[in-house]
This record gives sequence, C-alpha cells and structure tokens, in this order.
Amino acid sequence: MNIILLGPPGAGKGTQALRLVQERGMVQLSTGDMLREARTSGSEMGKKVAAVMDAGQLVTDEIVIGLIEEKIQAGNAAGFIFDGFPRTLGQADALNELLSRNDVQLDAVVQLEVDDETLVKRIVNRAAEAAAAGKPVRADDNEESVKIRLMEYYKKTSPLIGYYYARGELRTVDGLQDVERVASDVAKALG
Ligand code: B4P
Repeated sequence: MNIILLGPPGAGKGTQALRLVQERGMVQLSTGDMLREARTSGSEMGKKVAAVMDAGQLVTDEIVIGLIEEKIQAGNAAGFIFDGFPRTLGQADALNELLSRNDVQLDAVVQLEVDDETLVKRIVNRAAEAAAAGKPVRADDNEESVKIRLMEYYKKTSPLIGYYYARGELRTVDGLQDVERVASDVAKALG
C-alpha cells in the first residue's frame, strides 16, 4: 500500500508515519527529514535549503522531486508513506508521473485536519520540550516561522485537498484527537 499524509505543519504527519512504519513495516519518505539530513551534510544543496527552511518557506519543487525520485527508484515491497510530499500542485503532478514511470500505485491520501491555534501551540511546545531536555531545537519551530509555514500551507499546499478529492483518493481524519485515536482513524481510513 502506498499513501500520502497531507496536512498543515504540526498536524502530526511525522507522528502518524512513524506508527505506520512500526505497525505495517511501510517505508516513510519524509521530505522534511531528507532536507534536514541534506543541510547537516554540508553539501551545496544543503546550504541552499537551510535558509529557506529556517524562514518557514517551501524549498523548490526541483530539489524535493529529485530527492523523492531517488527513493522511489530504489523500490520497496511494503509500500511508501509520502510524509509532507507533495506540498504543491507541481509536486503532485511530478509524483503522478514518477509513480506511473516506476509502476507504483497510489492507494490513498489521508488528510489530517487540525486548526491553526492548535498547530502553533504544538510546534511551540515541541521547541520548549526539546530545549528543556537539552536537545537541538528545530530552527523553524518558533512562532514567527510557524506563521509563515501556515501561510505557505494555505497558499501552496491546501489546493491539493481539492485535487485529491476530485480523483476520489482523499480520506479526512480529525487530527485534533490524541495520537492513539488519530492512529486508529488513520487505520480505518486505509481500510
Ligand atoms: P516537515 O518536516 O514536513 O514538518 P511539519 O510539517 O512541521 O511536521 P508534521 O506535520 O510532520 O508534524 P509532527 O508529526 O512532527 O517540514 C519542515 C520544512 O521542510 C517545511 O517548512 C519546508 O521548508 C520543508 N519541506 C518539507 N517537505 C517539503 C516539500 N515537499 N516541498 C518543499 N519544502 C518542503 O507533529 C508536530 C508536533 O505535534 C510534535 O511535537 C508532535 O509530538 C505533536 N503531535 C502530533 N500529533 C499530535 C496529537 N494527535 N496530539 C497532540 N500532539 C501531537
């Protein structure tokens, strides 16, 4: 089974992807994680994306599609979870093309619905918890960047809801519930 997890920043895409990896052995393709890995590698591409991410903006489609393409070509039997990808209509078109070129079928798109106030609270809370535990705090996990991330989401990512609805692939889950309940509703949505 191959699925997309769709939703605003802090909706819990990464959290639910991890559950699916543990429970179903699926492979998580998080473009956020891939980009964070690229920036710590010190590569030219990593340097380019660091400033964009810290400002809360979206990295170019070209870079993100390149990262995903490598992973899809490597293939896997248990299925992919696209976590945080696609984030623009351009990325959605590119994903369709990549999937059909590699003979991979998309089974469902799960949208996690959470209101803005809760999203900001969750992300600011994650930063506070990391700081208290002496762990690194994500440079984009502060109120100012989160507000820009939300604006980017509404402008560039939210049109994907209509896009996947029109294709009959969209399932919506209430992401305001606790992690266990969200996981149970995601499982139901996947059938
Ligand atoms: P991502 O790494 O994808 O981060 P995210 O959207 O903030 O997180 P997610 O929704 O996974 O939330 P999480 O489970 O962590 O993106 C970061 C940046 O990378 C972007 O801003 C952009 O610059 C770049 N990027 C990534 N993909 C891109 C693309 N395709 N194109 C262009 N640029 C791209 O949860 C957040 C917090 O909430 C956690 O603390 C968690 O514990 C908590 N939480 C989760 N579920 C909860 C629940 N049910 N109840 C209470 N708390 C919950």
